[in-house]
Amino acid sequence: MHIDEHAALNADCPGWPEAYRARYRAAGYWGDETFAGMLAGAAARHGARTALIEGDTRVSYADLARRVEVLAGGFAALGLGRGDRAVVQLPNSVAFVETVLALTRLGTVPVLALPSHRRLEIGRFCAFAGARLFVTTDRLNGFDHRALARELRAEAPGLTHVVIDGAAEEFTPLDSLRAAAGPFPEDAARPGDVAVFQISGGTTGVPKLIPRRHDEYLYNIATAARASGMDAGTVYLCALPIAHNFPFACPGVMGTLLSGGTAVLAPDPGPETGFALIERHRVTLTSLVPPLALLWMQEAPASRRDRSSLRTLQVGGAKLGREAARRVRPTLGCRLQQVFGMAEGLICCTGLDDDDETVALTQGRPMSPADEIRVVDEAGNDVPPGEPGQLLTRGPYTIRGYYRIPEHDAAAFTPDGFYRTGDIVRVTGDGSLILSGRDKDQINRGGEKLSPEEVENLLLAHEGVHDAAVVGLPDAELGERVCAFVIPRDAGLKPLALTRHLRLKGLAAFKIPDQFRFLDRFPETGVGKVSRKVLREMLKQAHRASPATGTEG
Ligand code: OOB
Repeated sequence: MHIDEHAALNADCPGWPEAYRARYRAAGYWGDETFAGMLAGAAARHGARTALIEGDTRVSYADLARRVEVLAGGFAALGLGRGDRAVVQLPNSVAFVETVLALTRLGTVPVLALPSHRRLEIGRFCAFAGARLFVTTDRLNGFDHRALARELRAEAPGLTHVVIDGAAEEFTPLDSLRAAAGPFPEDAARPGDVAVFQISGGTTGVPKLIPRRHDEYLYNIATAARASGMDAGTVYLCALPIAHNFPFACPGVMGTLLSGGTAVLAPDPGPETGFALIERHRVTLTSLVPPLALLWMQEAPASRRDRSSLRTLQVGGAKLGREAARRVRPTLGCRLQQVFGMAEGLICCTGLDDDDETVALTQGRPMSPADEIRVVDEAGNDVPPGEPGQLLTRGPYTIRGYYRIPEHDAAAFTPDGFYRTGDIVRVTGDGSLILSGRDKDQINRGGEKLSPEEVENLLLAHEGVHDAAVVGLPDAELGERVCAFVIPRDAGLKPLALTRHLRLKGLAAFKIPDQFRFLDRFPETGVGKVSRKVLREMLKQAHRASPATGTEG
């Protein structure tokens, strides 16, 4: 039964044409490994070494392999198996790593949700993926995830199991699954199966789930590990939310496990926590988004923590300004590696031996020799070398389609399989990419992506809103802030009522507008569409006039 279900699942996720599969296998990019095989290999080579550290807990490779087998037994006892889907929403923890590896061992595919997601997002992931299982924590940052689970249960009949790490109340405690007795389930996954679903930034009503398969994702992980110089001596600090592609697999925690190093799981990404963990565990590598890198640099001079072990800081997810890039070595005492990547695949990074100017000015080069890059104009024609245009890419770890949205795939990919990134880049003489803008309906708020349309639709559902347009406002710290322009139905409408409305809808906090502006009508383009460009200009002018306006409308 489960076997057929996985075949159907694979069929719902467009893969590479056979010629490409053959080529990537022949070139040695793709092997015959699964996540479980990778873990078994690491446990065989590095058994007694420390794989994971969380607080005072240390888990060796041998322990991790054992714990994953036991937990897989626990999930199997709930009836989960090959082809099932689960939504996993856990903070940076041993529990996250164990859960994801246990599920993938069964061939159950976890949707890697972020801790900041709320009922709206999690509900859509569950419904769209047809999840039977939701794994989450009890409370995090003042939010009760059991309450979220309770609401989900009421609206998602297919969701038969809720597992809680911590005080489970009426749900199944994760600990109870660790008591399963053997024999433990064998690895049920195949190398070409979908291992996990990553989530595309800025999704609208229908989530864009990104199928990442064992063979290609392991290639992504191994290639990224090499590009950032990982080896068994690496101590990686996972400060960003582990579910995200960057700290999970580029090379992140998975790269660390593949390399025999140690991953330290930070409870938060702040500089105080980070510096203390770097000192305590002699961390050598970490990754941050630009706003956090700025904060770390701001706090570093006053910190008395010993950061001398830190050799490399990866920064990616949004553009790091060149002045900030230049300050990394003098303030943090380590080298910078810029990373420009996407959950859909392509990862570019600067080289560890690149000169400081290349590292400060560019977002790096594609990490695989098999990554194909095109830079095109609006008509889809290649631009002259060095000119800006939209980046298209195809390669051994860039997906050929999302889960079950063929209409969207038709627009997001060229007929010959290039992914349209929506990023505007130019390529320098040595093949480095410089990001200069964006041609997609997305806001990048300090590395967190959101869709203006999603927020607009929710605002339109408020009875006091006649029309809404959401745009990104340039911001020194976050890169962009979220601003909502609203035409109210009644003059008394307040920003507070709208933020409360969005929260009640179950929207993640990072998508809630930082600012509201009320207008009588929207500026229009020649063809009668709302002109976001004029709205952005209005914002910039208003901001220059009174920078502290905040949400006052
Ligand atoms: C990473 O992945 P996503 O899926 O959250 O976002 C991808 C988008 C890119 O298309 C680009 O618009 C933007 O985020 N981006 C950058 C950037 N890195 C990502 N824009 C400018 N400069 C950069 N360095 O964000 C991601 C995935 C893996 C590794 C690193 C980042």
